[in-house]
Amino acid sequence: MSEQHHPLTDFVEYPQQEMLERAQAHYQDIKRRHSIRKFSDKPVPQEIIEQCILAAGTAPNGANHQPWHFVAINSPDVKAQIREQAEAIERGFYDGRAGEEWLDALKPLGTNASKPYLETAPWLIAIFSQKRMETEVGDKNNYYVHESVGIATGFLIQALHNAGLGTLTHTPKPMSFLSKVCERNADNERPYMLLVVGYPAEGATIPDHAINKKPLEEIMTVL
Ligand code: IYR
Repeated sequence: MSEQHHPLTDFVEYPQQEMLERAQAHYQDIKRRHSIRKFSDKPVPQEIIEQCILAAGTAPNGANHQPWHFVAINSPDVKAQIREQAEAIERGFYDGRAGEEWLDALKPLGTNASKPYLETAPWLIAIFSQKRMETEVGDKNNYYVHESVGIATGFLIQALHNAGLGTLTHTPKPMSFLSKVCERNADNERPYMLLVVGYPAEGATIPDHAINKKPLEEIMTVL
């Protein structure tokens, strides 16, 4: 492809005071994002999920190959299959595979192998990363796949939060069962993460432990 560019016309520059106010407002909003572990079964229109996935698809990525695929699951039957298989994997994890140190780290969260929300929540989004890109003239390598899909997943979580939805990042290990359930080509695509999406159930709680965010001095150095 030839190197062609077009002018940047949609960049918006704000006065400095407004920049600060926007940055503050964004922080105030995003700090209300919490991982939800009790979901309501209240339906969420597919159109909203589609807009959020479009936002995820704008993430910066290697060579603009966009090495991701999002499977949005609303089918009760598919959700039930995912729950059954994920819970079987999590039972192995909690019954020994995790090891003592990991289980200790999870104690304040109060998690266990029971994952009813995988069926209750209206949507699950299975995110896949793609090793190679299929084109009309054959396969091409993808670059920075993990970074790209991680950023896109972050965009997706932000978009869903911004739309007024709760999420939970779920990563049963191994996640290979998702390829089969979602009918994806496991030779080229690897399950990256399962996002649970919906409204928090009445009385949903968040662990005290999760509120503790490191102070700026600890997470930032200025040189
Ligand atoms: N996948 C398990 C365990 C788990 C691991 C981490 I690291 C967490 O932050 C939370 C849970 C589960 O979902 O229960």
